[in-house]
Amino acid sequence: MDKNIKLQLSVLASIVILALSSCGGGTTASQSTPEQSDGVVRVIADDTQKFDQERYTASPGVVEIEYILDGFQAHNLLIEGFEEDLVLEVENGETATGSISLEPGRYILYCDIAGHREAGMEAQLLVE
Ligand SMILES: [Cu+2]
Repeated sequence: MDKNIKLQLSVLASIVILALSSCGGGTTASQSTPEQSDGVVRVIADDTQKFDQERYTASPGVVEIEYILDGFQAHNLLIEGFEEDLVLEVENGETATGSISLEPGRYILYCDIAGHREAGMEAQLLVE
């Protein structure tokens, strides 16, 4: 992978981390970012067959997921045990969105294309 793409990825990842961490405090509601008030979970995938984070968080209820492909390889996103309810598919830099109703708990996000989950396309989704 060339350096520019890597740099872009790490910049993107840090933006997401910042966005998430800035609203992780809980009590400072007035500081919440648009992403958090939307309740949107943003998952970024790339051509290295990894998600941008190992853990995502969401609030219980209808959880909106935005699946962003920063690359070209086809990927999908499913939630273990809820494969019938949500499948997001992307390729060639697409973004797919979908929503699912989730109760508090810990869920597993993964890509079910052969070999991808094993390569690292698996992450936790903490709903609390
Ligand atoms: Cu994949």
